[in-house]
Amino acid sequence: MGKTCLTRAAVIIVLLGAASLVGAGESRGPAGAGARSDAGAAAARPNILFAIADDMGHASAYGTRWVKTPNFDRLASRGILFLNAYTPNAKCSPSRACILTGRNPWQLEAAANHWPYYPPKFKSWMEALGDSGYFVGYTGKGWAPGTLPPERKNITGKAFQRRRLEKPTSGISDVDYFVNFRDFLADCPKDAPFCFWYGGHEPHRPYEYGSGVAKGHYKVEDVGPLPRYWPDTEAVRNDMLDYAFEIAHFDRQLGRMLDILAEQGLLENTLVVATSDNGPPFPRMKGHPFEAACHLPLAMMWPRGIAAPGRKTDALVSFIDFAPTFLEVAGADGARAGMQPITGTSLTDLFAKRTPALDRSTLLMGRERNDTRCRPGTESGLGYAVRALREGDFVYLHNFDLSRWPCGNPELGLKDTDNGPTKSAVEALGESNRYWQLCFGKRPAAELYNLKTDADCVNNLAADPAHQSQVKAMQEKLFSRLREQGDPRMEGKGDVFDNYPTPNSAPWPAAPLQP
Ligand SMILES: [Ca+2]
Repeated sequence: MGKTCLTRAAVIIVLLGAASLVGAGESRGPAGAGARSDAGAAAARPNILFAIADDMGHASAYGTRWVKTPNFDRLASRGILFLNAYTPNAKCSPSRACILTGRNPWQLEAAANHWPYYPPKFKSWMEALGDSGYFVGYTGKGWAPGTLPPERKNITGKAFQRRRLEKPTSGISDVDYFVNFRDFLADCPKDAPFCFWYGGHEPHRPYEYGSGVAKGHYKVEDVGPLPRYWPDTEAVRNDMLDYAFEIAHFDRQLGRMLDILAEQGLLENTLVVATSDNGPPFPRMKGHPFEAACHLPLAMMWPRGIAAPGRKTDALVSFIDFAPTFLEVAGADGARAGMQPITGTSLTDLFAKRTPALDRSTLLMGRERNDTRCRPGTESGLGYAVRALREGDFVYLHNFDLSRWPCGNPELGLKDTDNGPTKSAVEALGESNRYWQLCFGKRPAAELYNLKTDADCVNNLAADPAHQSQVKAMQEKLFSRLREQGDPRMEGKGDVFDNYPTPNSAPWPAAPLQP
């Protein structure tokens, strides 16, 4: 695979006439490498800046007026804006595990769950890049939350966390991501390409209530459209603007990183990627395999490696495609580095504007145990299993245990939905209310939504006689794909996900890492 990777990466670079750009005022990395005697494909290895927000579901490049992301938009206008990028799991640690391994959550053992012990066998592409000569580091949130094996503390590279800033609000982190990145660049050996993970803590909750209006000068009347499963109140609109203000902080720091790359002459051969691990931390969003949580902003810019910049692509892209993409452009061999087999597919065909060879007609998503607290013997210790198939204009969801609550038990506080004004507003309506039922209520086994007419996924077509053959066909396709990928749920062994221990459960020993 390594040789193939190098060859394909070289082909892309030659296609773009990149060789003529080598050494054009760059002070480190590719330029320095290009000046070395062993010039060639390996010498032109790009730097990678992977910027990942925490719970961001919106960017202004997609036309959202009440969110301002000029720097994300800058990547899109000078690179590719992805219109159909999906995480296979809309929760922090499983989404990040999928990104880092190129595997779907049901292929990650305990790492399918939120807040798990990370199984040592799953090596990341950042570790593989480190092995292949990249200088690798991160700031903010790497793979989290959960516990890494002691010998594997750096699956996103060396930590750069020392620099702190004055917090713009009580809810925003004091980690100075940009200055930490500047430290990282200063530490980077002159002849090494780098890979940096900028893990913004924003816009994860909590928020400072009213900060969007007071500090961002946003207007509540600009918010919208609201999803069709929340009440339209001033508190809800403020909640959304407070979320938007945190997104702007993440984006500003990204902008400063782009500026320093430009100042140091490194922007030409740096693949910059901006995205988020999952959608907004609001009811019926984060955590669930619906559009609002899995369908995410994604933009990539790489002047030397992406042909015809300023494009939009509607290709179906999964977060498991990041790993093979980064390994390929870096000329690194994941298998040789000890990574488990990758399920995703490299996106370099899109970079080169070639017709993708892979089948991008379907995408898989799902979830297991999220924020339910593990207490053996109570229902709160159990996860909520779903698998989903996106195909054409439709998404089909299969819920495995109809006795369970999708957001955790009401009497235990609906723990799987982050606390905040919008959750409070829906909870206050009571169980008999339709919004409450849509956000927190139990669900039928089969759900089918037409995304073209119902992106909010509130009009379930699964029981409609006109859609019965489609439901059957999509379920068969979903289960067939999952069987091919070794999903324990398809072998009647789904309980394994409920039984993985979590560091968050005090009564359980912190011992076994394996089932
Ligand atoms: Ca998150």
